[in-house]
This record gives sequence, structure tokens and C-alpha cells, in this order.
Amino acid sequence: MEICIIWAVCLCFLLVGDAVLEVDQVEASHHPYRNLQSLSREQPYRTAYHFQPPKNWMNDPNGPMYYKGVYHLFYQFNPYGALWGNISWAHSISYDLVDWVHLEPAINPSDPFDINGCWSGSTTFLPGGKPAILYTGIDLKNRQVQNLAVPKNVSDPLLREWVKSPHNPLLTPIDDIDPQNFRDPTTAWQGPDRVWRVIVGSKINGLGMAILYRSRDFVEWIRSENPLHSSTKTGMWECPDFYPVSVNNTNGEEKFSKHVLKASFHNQDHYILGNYVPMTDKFEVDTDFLDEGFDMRYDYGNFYASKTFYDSGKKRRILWAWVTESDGESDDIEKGWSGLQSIPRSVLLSGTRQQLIQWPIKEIEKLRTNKVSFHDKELNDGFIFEVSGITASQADVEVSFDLPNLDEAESLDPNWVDPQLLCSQKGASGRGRVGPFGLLVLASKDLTEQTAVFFLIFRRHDNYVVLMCSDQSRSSLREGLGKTIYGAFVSMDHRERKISLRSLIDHSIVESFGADGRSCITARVYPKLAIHSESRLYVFNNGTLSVRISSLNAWSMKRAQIFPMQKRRKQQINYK
Ligand code: DQQ
Repeated sequence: MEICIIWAVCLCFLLVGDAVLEVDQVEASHHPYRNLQSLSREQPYRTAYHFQPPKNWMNDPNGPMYYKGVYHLFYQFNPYGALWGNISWAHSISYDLVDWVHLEPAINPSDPFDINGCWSGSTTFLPGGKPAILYTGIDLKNRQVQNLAVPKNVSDPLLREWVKSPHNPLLTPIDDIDPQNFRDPTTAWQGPDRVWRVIVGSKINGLGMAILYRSRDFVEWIRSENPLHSSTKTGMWECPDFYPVSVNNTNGEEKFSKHVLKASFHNQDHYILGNYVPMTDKFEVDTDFLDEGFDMRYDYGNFYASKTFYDSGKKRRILWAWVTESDGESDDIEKGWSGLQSIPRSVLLSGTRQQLIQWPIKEIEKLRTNKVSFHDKELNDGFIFEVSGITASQADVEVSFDLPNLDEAESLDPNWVDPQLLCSQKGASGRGRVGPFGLLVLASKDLTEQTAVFFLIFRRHDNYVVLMCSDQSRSSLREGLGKTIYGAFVSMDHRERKISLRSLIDHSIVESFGADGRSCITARVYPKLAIHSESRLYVFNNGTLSVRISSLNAWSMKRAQIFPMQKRRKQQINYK
């Protein structure tokens, strides 16, 4: 019966794509899917609705894009093992960013300009809508160079075959550029003069920077005298990203838009906002990276090397990131895999125009099933109750809390400026006035294992300060795992009297969105007891002031469908 259902789904999938997919050449196979199902029983940490390849190592998302009705995700992949190495561009496609078909890698190391690895990069649509990949190749001499690849057949919506340019390498590390610190080209953009611009991450004389290049034909690139931006405080910038954003979904084509510059460093993705003048390529920043009091990050947990793309179909900007394992290398070898992609998030500028707002894409809600709801429930001091009736290891939880009178909140010591440290010092089980209150996820029945996602609220002058924490310190009875406690401040107006929390729980990942996506924290956890049906979900309040749940909605999440694809009939792709 189960097999029949799987085949029916496969068939529907292919029929839906029939009009565009040249179905005579591609065919889904149910065999590896069945293997994955049984794998998940043996492997409690494999996720059900986060993107993962069938096995092996994965890191950065590369050049996601929407082309002829199909979403493409490329990613850094080791075809031969569960640790980083042999890096190629793996390729998967989807119609909804939820269910995926794994294709053959788009680019493999093969030529003198990339023989030692095909590292991160981006896609750009050239005039006429033809996609192009710019990526970093590690050449024969182990230098980082920038290369171009284009589809062999642009009328194939799946873009299965890519051809490397005969002009490669297009950009080489000459003059003052360090050959080991020159990588990850962004999506290129055209100025009003029709000249292309692209930035590449680098570090020169200790300054992290985005080197700017210009080109008329996308092949010959000239380095601009000045970088787009640089910083003394960051070190090397990996995977820069630069894009317009606005309060509504219009790709910045709106009066009140800004530009986002993101750089990956210190294992975190930091961003700044500013005004970009395309004619002069001046980027005037509102605040700079790591400016005091302005440490703006997409996510204050485990979230790195992210990349956005503009979804022209739904007119929105979507963000993906690599979420690393926090177990050991030997665990990854034993599991046979390492690395997840975050749930794709839509990105908007906040109404205040001072930060970004992120929210899981709507499509993910199609996996919701088995809803459980509560309304108007008072959480008194020390109160904890279980949300039963859902699969707590694979769930989507949204809760909205009514706040008490904040005049009585603990006042914030002016020295408490580091949210992560504050979360570690306060903890979920410590007592406070307003909070800690929130969720205990992936918890065992006896609560010896629990990941606490919670808020603590302090008073400062006439305002208040909201702290959001994700405490992994008790997430597993196993030793030797990374159990860092994460923390972030949440920007709120003093008139607000409600705060929301959404957590996407998926076996070994918890992605949490505070105050409708103003602050986000992603964590990886590996519980020993709280797995599968032994996993539980609780709501708690350890503050002396009572907090009210105005509404709580929780759903079990269905498993996303993953289809490997045969290249030709009866010839199965061999995942080594
Ligand atoms: N990962 C890639 C690099 C990039 C780094 C190599 C970031 O291109 O700088 O796999 O995680």
C-alpha cells in the first residue's frame, strides 16, 4: 500500500511537470526514497522537512534561482563522503521549495581552473533570461579564481547540463589580492549604464571587503578602484550578498527601499543596511558591521554562508543558509551525512526600516497536519504544561503571549550588553520576574533532556528590553556535543503588549522566530531520549509574574517528498 502511494505521488509529480520536463528522459525512482524512510528510523537526527542530500557532506547554498517555473538549489557537496572535500556543485529542483528532486551535480572539478574544487558562487540572469553561474574555482596552483558556466540547453527548465566557459578563469588574484582570500562571487547586477557589477569576498591588508568588478560582456571584468565596502573589524568576508529590500515584496522597486550587504565571518552571517547609488556605486551605510549596539545578524544561532534570490514568480526575496552539525566528525561519518539547509525564509525590511524581518515561506505550511490549539491560558509562576496530540519531534509551533505589566520587570543592568552571555547567565530554569517563558522542545518525559526557547523581559528607563534565548545546554544526555546557548535582543516598541514565538522542530534542528521574525535563532541538537515518539513539547513560565498564552497552534509536520531522478529510462543515478 505504502509503495503504491509513493508511486502515485511520483507519477503526479512527473505529470505536473510533464508539459515542461521532457518526461521521456527523466523518471523518478522510489528505491532510494524507500531507503531514506528506513534510514530515518535508524537515524533519529535525519530531518523530515529540511533540505538534505540523500547522503554525504553538504555546505553552502549556491545560486538558488527560479527558472521557467522550477526552483533550483545548487549547494556545496562532497560526492564521496560525509566530511568536507572534493567540493562540487550539487543540484536539486523543486516546484514548491518543499518537495525536491535530486539531479546530477551541475559542476564538478575537472579543469585546471577548478581542479581542486568548485567553491561557492551565484547565479545571474543575463539579458533574455539566460542563467549564468559565477563560481570560485580552486586552480592547479591552489589559487582562488572566478569562473563562468552556462546551461548547455536553456530550453530545459531543469538545466541539467552546464558548460564551463572557454574564457575561464575570468578573475584571478593579481596585485594585492591574496590568492587564498578571494572567493564567492555574488549575483551580478546591471547599472543604469547597462554595465554589469559583481562583488567578490576578500581580505586585503587585514580589511574584510567586497571587491567590486565591472563588465560590459560578463566575460572581461575590470576591478573598480574602491571596494563596494570594507571593514576593519570582521576578517575575511565569505559569501557576500548584496540586494535591494523593501517593506513590501517588490525587490526594492519601491520608494522606501534599502540595500542589504551581508558578509559571512566568525561563523555568523552579519548584515548592514544602506543606500546604494548605482551610478557611482557608492554604498552609504546606516550602521557598519559590528558597530557598537548594532550587531545585526540574520540568525543568532547556527546559520552560515547564506544566499538570497529573488523569486520572480511570487515576487519575494528568499533566504537560504547552511546549518552545520554540532556533533563530532566521527558522528558524521557514522551517520553518513553532515549539514542541513535552513527552511527558506522570505526577507522584508521592517516598518522601522532599521532591520530585516524573516519568515518561513508559506509553502512549508502544506506539510502541517494534526492541529492542536489553546487560547487564553494563564501561565503562573513555575507553570509547565505539555502540548500533547502532535508529533513533537517533527512539528511547527506558533504561540502568542500576552505580556503582564512591565513596570514590574527586572531592570536591565547597563553592563548587560551581550545577549548570548545574558542567556547563558540567566538560563531557562533560573527565576526571573517577566520570564523566562516559552517552549521546551525535543524534551524527554522526565525533562532531563530539553531545548528551551524562551523570552526574558527587562525594564530600561521608560522602555523595555526583550531577550530571546535558545538554550541547548540540556538538549542531550550525550557528552561531546556542541551545546552553545544562543541569545538575541528583540526590538520591540514599548507600547506592544504581545510577543510571538514560532519554532520549526525537525528531529535535530530547531529554527525559532521571535516577535514575528524580528529575531531568529537556529540550533542543532541530538537528544538521546527525546527522539521520535518519545519526544515532547511543553510551554513554561519560570517568571514570578504570570504570562498569558493568547493563542497556541501546533501542528505535526508531514515528511517532505524527496525524489531521486533517473537520467535516462532504466539508468539510475548512482550516489556514491
Ligand atoms: N565554503 C566554500 C567557500 C566559502 C565557504 C567552500 C563558506 O567558497 O567561502 O566550500 O562556508
